[in-house]
Amino acid sequence: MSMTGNKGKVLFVYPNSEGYGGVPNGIALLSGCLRQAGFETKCFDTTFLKSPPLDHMNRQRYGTVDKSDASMTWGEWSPELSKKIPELFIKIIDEFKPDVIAVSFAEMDYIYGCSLLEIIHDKKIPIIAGGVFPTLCPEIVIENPCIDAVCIGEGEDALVEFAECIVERRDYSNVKNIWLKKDGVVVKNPLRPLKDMNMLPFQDWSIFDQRHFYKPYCGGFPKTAFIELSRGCHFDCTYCCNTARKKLFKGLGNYIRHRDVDKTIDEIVYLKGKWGIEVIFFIDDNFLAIREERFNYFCEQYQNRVNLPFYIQTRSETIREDFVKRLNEINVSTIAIGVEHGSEEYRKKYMHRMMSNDELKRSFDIVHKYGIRTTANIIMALPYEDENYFKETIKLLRVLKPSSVTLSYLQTFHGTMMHEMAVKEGYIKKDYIIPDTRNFLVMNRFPPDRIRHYYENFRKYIDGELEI
Ligand code: B12
Ligand code: SF4
Repeated sequence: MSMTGNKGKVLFVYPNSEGYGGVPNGIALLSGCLRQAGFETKCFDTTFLKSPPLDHMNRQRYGTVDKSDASMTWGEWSPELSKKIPELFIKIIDEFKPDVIAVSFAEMDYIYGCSLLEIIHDKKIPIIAGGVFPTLCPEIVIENPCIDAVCIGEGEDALVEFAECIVERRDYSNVKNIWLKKDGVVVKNPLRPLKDMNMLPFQDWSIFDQRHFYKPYCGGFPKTAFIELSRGCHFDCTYCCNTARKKLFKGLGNYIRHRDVDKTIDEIVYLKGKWGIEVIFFIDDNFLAIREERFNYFCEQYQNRVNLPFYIQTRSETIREDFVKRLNEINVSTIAIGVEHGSEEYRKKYMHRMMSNDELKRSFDIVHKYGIRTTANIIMALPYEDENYFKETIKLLRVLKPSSVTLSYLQTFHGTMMHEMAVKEGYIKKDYIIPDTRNFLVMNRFPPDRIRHYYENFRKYIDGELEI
């Protein structure tokens, strides 16, 4: 990897508004790409300044994760830290003097992130925005006066090309995947083919605060790496950004892509050697949607070359006993399975999730048979959901007995079908941007105080301490 950094400078901005720790894999990869192309990179990151780790604190408070003290690893947070952000942002820009500012947005970080960009608007540095939110609604993001360009979809090649045009003072108005403003008009360039995952560089972790490396897990804070072995998902759940992206990327190549096992393991070995990682978190949306031959090769190589505990997420339909048995032999630590809702009827009708409750039970039982930890992901406060529907979720979890649960309020992300449903029912306006993940839909059929009650007492309901 070239580290000369004499081509130009790019400053990433990660406006993480809720203190969610963990290396943002997308930025780490993009930094790897820019460095490979000869750029110098840095990251202005608000994770440990803007807010305490809200999600972690909530989960501790309501008993859905093992107890662990975040302040020991991440430090104590105080409002004073948040007040320093504008000053620190200006300082890094004045000292680093970036040629380009590259900001990565998830939807709930957009409003906060834009307030930061306003502070430095007068510095006249080109600002490009990318990430899942700009990808799914570029028309909103490009209208922001502080933002000069928007990257739709994958940024590995687009960002490097854009930054090269800026530093070489070339015309950048026809870079594929990018929308930009030129003489007051929005130029919308076409999309490029989807990225061949074998051309990805290793993630560059050097630009991050090292506190990101420690992720709460099973009561501790092991150094954790997010790794992609594949991209994309075959399914079409109505609340999921993948469904929306798949539609958008139609015709640009296979949405589901696989990275060579050897290359992926090389990256893990590199990160392990350089940063001492202790746990691997495969962020593939559906890890076990994998051909048998590839699976066997992965297991063999992982066992020989890595052998660290690891975490995967997968659909229940992909759980096979022979695969689970083998995963157990190679140190799998947790298998997360999307349950999302307890009612078969609700799942089918509104979430486009066709698996039965028996099927879910089958998959959890197989994983538990091998003593492997499970996590069930659950969404609540959905359109058309009421208290009775929600009780179905509690009932099912009592049967599945997952080792842990992740409960989230539905977030009506732009581009998803759930967003359309919520607009249609009048719960949100079409252009409503999610300000934070503590918000939920306000509905007569499932009143806010009941939603909050179930959210706060979820563990007690699952454990049978509270009756339904
Ligand atoms: C790994 C992961 C995490 C990690 C890392 C987060 C991060 N910011 O990278 C952790 C565990 C910390 C995390 C936390 C959260 N996550 Co998360 N996470 C994921 C996951 C599974 C994979 C993301 C990933 O790394 N993909 C691989 C990389 C390479 O892709 P990428 O990040 O999209 O980046 C590419 C492009 O978007 C683009 N790009 C990205 N940034 C930029 C910037 C510029 C300038 C340019 C040009 C291009 C560009 O180029 C990159 C390379 O191609 C996705 C699901 C998914 N399949 O996308 C959810 C997802 C991103 N998470 C989501 C959410 C909601 C959260 C949380 C709020 C937790 C929660 N309650 O669910 C927090 C918020 C953290 C935050 N502020 O970002 C949502 C976001 C939805 C949305 N529309 O905003 C997703 C899409 C899942 C979902 N529910 O559908 N998450
Ligand atoms: S299976 Fe998971 S990743 Fe795939 S569309 Fe459904 S929620 Fe999204």
